[in-house]
Amino acid sequence: MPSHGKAPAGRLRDRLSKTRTRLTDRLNTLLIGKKTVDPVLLEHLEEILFTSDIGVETTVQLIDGLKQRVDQNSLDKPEQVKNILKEQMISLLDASQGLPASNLLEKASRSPYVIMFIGVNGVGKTTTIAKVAYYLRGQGQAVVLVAADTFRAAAIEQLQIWGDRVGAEVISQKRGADPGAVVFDAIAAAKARKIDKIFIDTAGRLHTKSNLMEELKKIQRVSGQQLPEAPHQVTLILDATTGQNAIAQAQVFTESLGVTDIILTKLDGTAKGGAVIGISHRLRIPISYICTGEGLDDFQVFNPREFVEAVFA
Ligand SMILES: Nc1nc2c(ncn2[C@@H]2O[C@H](COP(=O)(O)OP(=O)(O)OP(=O)(O)O)[C@@H](O)[C@H]2O)c(=O)[nH]1
Ligand SMILES: [Mg+2]
Repeated sequence: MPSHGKAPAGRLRDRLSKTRTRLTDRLNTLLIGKKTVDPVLLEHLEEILFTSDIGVETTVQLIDGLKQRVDQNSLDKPEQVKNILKEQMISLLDASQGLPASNLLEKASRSPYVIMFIGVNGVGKTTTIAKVAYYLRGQGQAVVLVAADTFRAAAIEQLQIWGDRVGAEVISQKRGADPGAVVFDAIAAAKARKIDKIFIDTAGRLHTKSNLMEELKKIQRVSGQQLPEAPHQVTLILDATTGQNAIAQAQVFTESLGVTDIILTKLDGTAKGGAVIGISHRLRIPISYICTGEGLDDFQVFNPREFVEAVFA
């Protein structure tokens, strides 16, 4: 049975162990035996944050926040640092969450509700689509997966295998078909039936002469021609192991397409989980879900407090 997006806190903590070692273990070592929060301590702290993939601007903002507390005499004991830092990180994350996109998806009243999943190759788009489909199938929803990556060898077959496994119908055409046409026909077919969600699996890389952004914009356009307001969600998948590079990738996508939310994958097995905080703060786009493994259950609704608590646990 799907875990309904709520993995036990202990499991999240286990999956984030490398990030915790990089950030929290070094923080503990720094703070142990210290008597005051002085400029030298703050400088070392800045270095720890910066080398935890939190990013320069976000690190500076966090350190400035701590300095302010020192100036206001509300921070003088090193043992207070961790809690204040945690609260600051949670409020940075909360500020970007707004109306959580995960709720949008689950409470979507329009049917069919169309989501385009985008991101560079290998970030985990197809696997994540399977996870979200599995999660919603567990709630009894009818989900259709559309194979709009018609370029990469075996992409259609990979989606079909996932579709069979999670009980979602896959709509595809032959390899090399125009992705816009695939989406146009798929939405037409789904509209005629009682389908709750349509997930569009897109390519991460094309022939050098083609332009990925142009292709994605076309998919967006034809979706809207078939169904006003579609796609209702444009979800950007980012690979957490790429750390700060994920921000650069996200900027390219957000400039071309109206990204509504982000799903971060591969938070297991990376020490770069701190990037979540920098990504959220810099991009100001809500993080709807996080993925912590290759299995269908390694997926959960993103909750800032749970995430930060797991990193600091
Ligand atoms: N450890 C781990 N691996 C993951 C996670 N998500 C996806 N993967 C793996 O990442 C690899 C690439 O995943 P895909 O879903 O094929 O990625 P994609 O973005 O669809 O790739 P293209 O179709 O080539 O653009 C696979 O081996 C997945 O099992 C995750 O959260 N954790
Ligand atoms: Mg794929």
